[in-house]
Amino acid sequence: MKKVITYGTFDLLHWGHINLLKRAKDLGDHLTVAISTDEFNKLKNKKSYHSFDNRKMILESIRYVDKVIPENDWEQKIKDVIDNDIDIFVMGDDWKGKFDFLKEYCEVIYLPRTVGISTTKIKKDMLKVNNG
Ligand code: C2G
Repeated sequence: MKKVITYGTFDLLHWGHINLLKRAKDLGDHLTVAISTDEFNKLKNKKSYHSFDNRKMILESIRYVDKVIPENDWEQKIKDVIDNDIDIFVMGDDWKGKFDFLKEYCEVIYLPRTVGISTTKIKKDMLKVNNG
């Protein structure tokens, strides 16, 4: 069984996230998603609208996702790859090169980001709608 892992906040889930998750799952047979905790989001200077528990529940309902684990810090990826017997690490290419250190442990693939959508864009567009 080929196991894939990816990481992210996945707040205000949108079709760019789903595109990523589908392509990641298509690379193997099992997809683990490490979802950023609210505390780790602070380290990433991100404030998510949905709590960790609710973002986790949403991700667990997606057909492409087989397992969801917490992402608590930047240092856990090697251990996650080893402990979960991961074959392929996947991230959107806005992270291209940033996780190449994992190549000693698994295949590293950066997938093209989906253009035209992001959680930040959703928040900005909603502000415009509400403020006229
Ligand atoms: N993504 C995408 N297309 C978009 C938006 C996001 O392909 N239009 C991808 C990102 O490249 C990432 C994943 O969806 O691979 C999750 O995006 P975020 O929730 O923004 O994740 P991020 O905050 O980048 O966290 O340790 C890694 C970090 O936790 C990544």
